[in-house]
Amino acid sequence: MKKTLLLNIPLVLVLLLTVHSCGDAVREEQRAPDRDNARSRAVEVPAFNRDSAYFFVDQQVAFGPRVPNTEAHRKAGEWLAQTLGGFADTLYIQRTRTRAYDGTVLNIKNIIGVFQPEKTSRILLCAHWDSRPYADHDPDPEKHYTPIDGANDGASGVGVLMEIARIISEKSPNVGVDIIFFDAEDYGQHQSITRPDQDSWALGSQHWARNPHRSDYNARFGILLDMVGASGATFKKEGFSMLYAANIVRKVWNIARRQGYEHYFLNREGGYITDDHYYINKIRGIPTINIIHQDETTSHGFFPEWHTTGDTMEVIDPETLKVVGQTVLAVLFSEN
Ligand code: AHN
Ligand code: ZN
Repeated sequence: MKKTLLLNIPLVLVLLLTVHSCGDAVREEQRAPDRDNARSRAVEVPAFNRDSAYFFVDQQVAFGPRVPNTEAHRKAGEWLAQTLGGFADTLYIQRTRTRAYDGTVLNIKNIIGVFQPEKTSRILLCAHWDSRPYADHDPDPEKHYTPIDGANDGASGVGVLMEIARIISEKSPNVGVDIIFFDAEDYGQHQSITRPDQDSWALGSQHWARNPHRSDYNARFGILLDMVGASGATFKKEGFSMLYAANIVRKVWNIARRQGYEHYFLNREGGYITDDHYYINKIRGIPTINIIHQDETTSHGFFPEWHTTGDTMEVIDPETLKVVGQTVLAVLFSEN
């Protein structure tokens, strides 16, 4: 029996979710006689489907820019809740209003899918589902207030996690998993403002970190995916990830290397990036890493189309989605 729990009652809209039962098969499997645990776990990592992940990215982008307070954002949020709710055992919708750096009051929602809620040993996976309201790094200054598709910056991480949700609804790892799609990560202050305010970013995760969906929530560790879909992406060991969760970075990078993905997961340290994982570490104390594309050949340090109107499906390579998704799946199935 699946449950949908709606938080922050006065702001809640009733969401009707179509649910399908995927729990029964999972419970059958768990009743099956135990085999040699370590050995079977090592080999039984399910295959990540790159085309399915690509489709999940494309479906988000098709709504148009997912900027808070817009119709495309509302519709995309409903679709994400429906789809994640179809895979998870329990779905939480956490709605709130938050004030952006420019005074705009944003109606936002974090979308939280819980797998195997009975398990006390848990892994947190997350990505942001909103897209940036302005292409303030576009080469054309006339586009500096145009909203972006955010195919890579936003939709890619969510697409990978949705595919992982689909897979673990069919075959459960030994740990519980929580998948959170954070809202309003990318409403940070416009680059024309000279005095940067780091806390203007990641508003959804800041809210969740102070008000988790369960007050006693904890996880062994967390993994944030941000910009995980571009062709030839390179992931360096991000600064805050190393500061707060160096052992998790090592675990993930080792698993990636064992799968032959060392040309994506570089054995190099990258910059410090104020992103959703920063607040999960700082406020909730859950060691959380950020798998994020860093590129030292660009002036801003991210992929070339970052915060431009060029961040479209054209930058997405299904192979990159697969490399990241298969690595995260292998991490989940390596936990006892
Ligand atoms: C800052 O530029 C301070 N943070 C960038 C985090 C980000 C933006 N991730 C995606 N878009
Ligand atoms: Zn961004």
